[in-house]
Amino acid sequence: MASYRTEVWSDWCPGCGDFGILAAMQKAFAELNLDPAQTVVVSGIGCSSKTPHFINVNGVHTIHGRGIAFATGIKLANPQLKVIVNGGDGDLLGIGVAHFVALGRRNLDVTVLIHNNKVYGLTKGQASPTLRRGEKVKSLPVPNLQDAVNPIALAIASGYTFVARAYSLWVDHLKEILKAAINHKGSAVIDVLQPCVTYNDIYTAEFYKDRLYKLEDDPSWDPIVRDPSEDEEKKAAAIKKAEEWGTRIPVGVFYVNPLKDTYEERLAQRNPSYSIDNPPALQPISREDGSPIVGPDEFRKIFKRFIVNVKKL
Ligand SMILES: Cc1ncc(C[n+]2csc(CCOP(=O)(O)OP(=O)(O)O)c2C)c(N)n1
Ligand code: SF4
Repeated sequence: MASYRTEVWSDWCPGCGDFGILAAMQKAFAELNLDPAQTVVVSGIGCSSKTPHFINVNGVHTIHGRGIAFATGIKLANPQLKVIVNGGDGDLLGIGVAHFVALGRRNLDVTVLIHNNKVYGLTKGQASPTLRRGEKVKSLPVPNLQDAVNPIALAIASGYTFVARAYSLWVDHLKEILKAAINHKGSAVIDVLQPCVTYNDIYTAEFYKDRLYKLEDDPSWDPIVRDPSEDEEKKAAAIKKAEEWGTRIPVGVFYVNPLKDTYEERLAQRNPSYSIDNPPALQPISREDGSPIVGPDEFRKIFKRFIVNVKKL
């Protein structure tokens, strides 16, 4: 696990739930023995989006709401990489929500961790899309006027094939779910409930302590689709369960469909020049003498065929 730590100093507030998510990632990566050179952590902007700096694998800290868009490009360029996205609920379900939905529709093999603290932490505690109507966290002058998005229901409706919720202070439980999400072939999302000790005085560790329960403790709960005919029923059961938010709040795996093909598989089937085993990022770009394989003449041919007629310079 030590090898996944970096020397970068973290400016997260002492007690922030982000630390638990980072620890769970480092443990999961160690137990899966992920090769740092074959693993990429991508983020947007926010407190939570600083995660790539603190974990010793390839990392990209991108722009607000665009972590998934960058991850999509990375995964398509080299489907052999393990790609994990970290973002806040504001980042992924506010400004980045179109990309969040698009990833589910594609079922690209990428894992998303939502650091769900129900506020915009980095910009001082405004209401995020997961704060419920009527709630007034300490930075708000008046109670929230908007209804909340339910990340589990949205993910299932969008097409994600692995959908779970975890709690950032239950590090080992989150670690196990994360390992399953990374091993799952397809778009996976974990909605991680994360106390923001500085700006959220409603959703505190105290609040969660007596309310959370694990889905797996119910022996009748089975989230896995084993035959396509079960899909609708499993989705409906998961969404119903995700509506439960009161004296009892479920965490665990809500829905898994391992039967659906991924976007990269569909692309390889449609386009013979796209190969998962020999992906674009691994193809040579120069000849033995150092000259580029795709030079001006090839570009001219490609442009002529697909886009415009390029005059010889
Ligand atoms: C295009 C754009 N709009 C707004 C901002 C300002 N901004 C920075 S972080 C942030 C919100 C972060 O909240 P969240 O995604 O919930 O993450 P947290 O800080 O809570 O982890 C905003 C609005 C920005 N950086 N870029
Ligand atoms: S503001 Fe909140 S989310 Fe950001 S580091 Fe501090 S406790 Fe964590």
